[in-house]
Amino acid sequence: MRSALITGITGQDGAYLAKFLLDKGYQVHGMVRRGSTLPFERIADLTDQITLHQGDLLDQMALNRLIETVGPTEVYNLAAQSFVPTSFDQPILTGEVTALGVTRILEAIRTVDANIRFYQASSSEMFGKVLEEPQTEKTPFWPRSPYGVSKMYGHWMTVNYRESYNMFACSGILFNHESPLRGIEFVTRKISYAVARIAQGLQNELRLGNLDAERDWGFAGDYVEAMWLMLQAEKPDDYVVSTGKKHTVREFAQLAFERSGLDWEKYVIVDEKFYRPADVNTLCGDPAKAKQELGWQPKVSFEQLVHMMVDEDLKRVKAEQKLKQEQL
Ligand code: NAP
Ligand code: G4F
Repeated sequence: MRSALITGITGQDGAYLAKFLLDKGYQVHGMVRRGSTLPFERIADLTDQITLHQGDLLDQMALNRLIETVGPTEVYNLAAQSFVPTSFDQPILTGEVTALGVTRILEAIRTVDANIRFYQASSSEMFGKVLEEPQTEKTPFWPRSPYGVSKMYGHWMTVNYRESYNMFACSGILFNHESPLRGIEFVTRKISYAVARIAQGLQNELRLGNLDAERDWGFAGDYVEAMWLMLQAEKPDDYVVSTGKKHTVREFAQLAFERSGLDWEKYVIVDEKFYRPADVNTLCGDPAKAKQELGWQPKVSFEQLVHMMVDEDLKRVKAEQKLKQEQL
């Protein structure tokens, strides 16, 4: 039986990947950090089918022991300090986790069993101040945040371990991917959740930063398939995973409010508090290599994604309200 270890299993992608691998018949193991509260909300319906182990990308010995105990055939390194604004406030922590954490897990694999296949969650943030459009696997990087710089280090370490030790190590350069499980601080979910609350009369404004920022947004459920396909290929390589289409934050907001029959301009307020010291103004990836070599392509369109997120948040907000009323 194939077995996979997922770091970051409690995050958005971890939850979708765990479900995807279970459906493929994998034995799924997840690494989770110890906290004073349990962060298992996204994987609540899977906990009886997966095995969770305590560990942290900051702890080399724990990682070595974990790889030895689990003995996986594949490792998916999804764990990271993944929120760009936090990386400006906590650049050293971000470097420790998002950059050096990659080396720690690569070292654990190299020490215990260099035949384990490895996936690194790299990011389109590495393209930053983009040098060409659309961005491909060959586009030079120009990161614009401590997060982007950290991801670039993790990317090159993955390439380096592949070249130095002949390891099956792949780097997926994933463009923004969203879902109803997206963290509430990221702009898409911040919008869909606010729309649902406004529609239910629980909130009357939404404060956002740079409305002109353009992103190539896809659906997380589609993107985890690309991660898996990379580790099933004949040889390890790096791939851009994206839709090839970009939209502004303004367009996302407009479509999300329209879904609830609301006019976005009546509710959205631009607040400089959400501007970044340096922003990535535009991102648009060329997924041609992933299509040609892995047979991967996105299934969910931008419009379907926005509608799915708003609809799910509306259901969630209504359920929260019902529960509150029942408790009164
Ligand atoms: P996410 O929801 O923020 O999840 C991050 C995960 O990392 C959580 O499970 C978190 O655990 C874990 N984590 C954080 N610090 C850790 C540490 N020191 N040791 C162990 N685990 C730690 O991120 P996501 O959206 O699923 O993204 C998955 C990966 O893809 C990340 O590496 C992200 O940077 C990268 N990526 C994401 C996108 C995107 O658009 N979503 C695009 C490109 C690349 P807790 O639950 O305990 O906090
Ligand atoms: O949703 P965001 O916070 O995502 P960002 O910075 O693009 O990063 C995400 O995607 C990366 C892939 O490119 C991942 F690697 C990373 O881990 C993360 O998942 O912001 C998107 C854009 C930015 O330009 C930001 O300035 O939206 C703009 N924005 C405008 N108002 C806002 C807001 N972003 C947030 N979070 N909150 C706002 O109020």
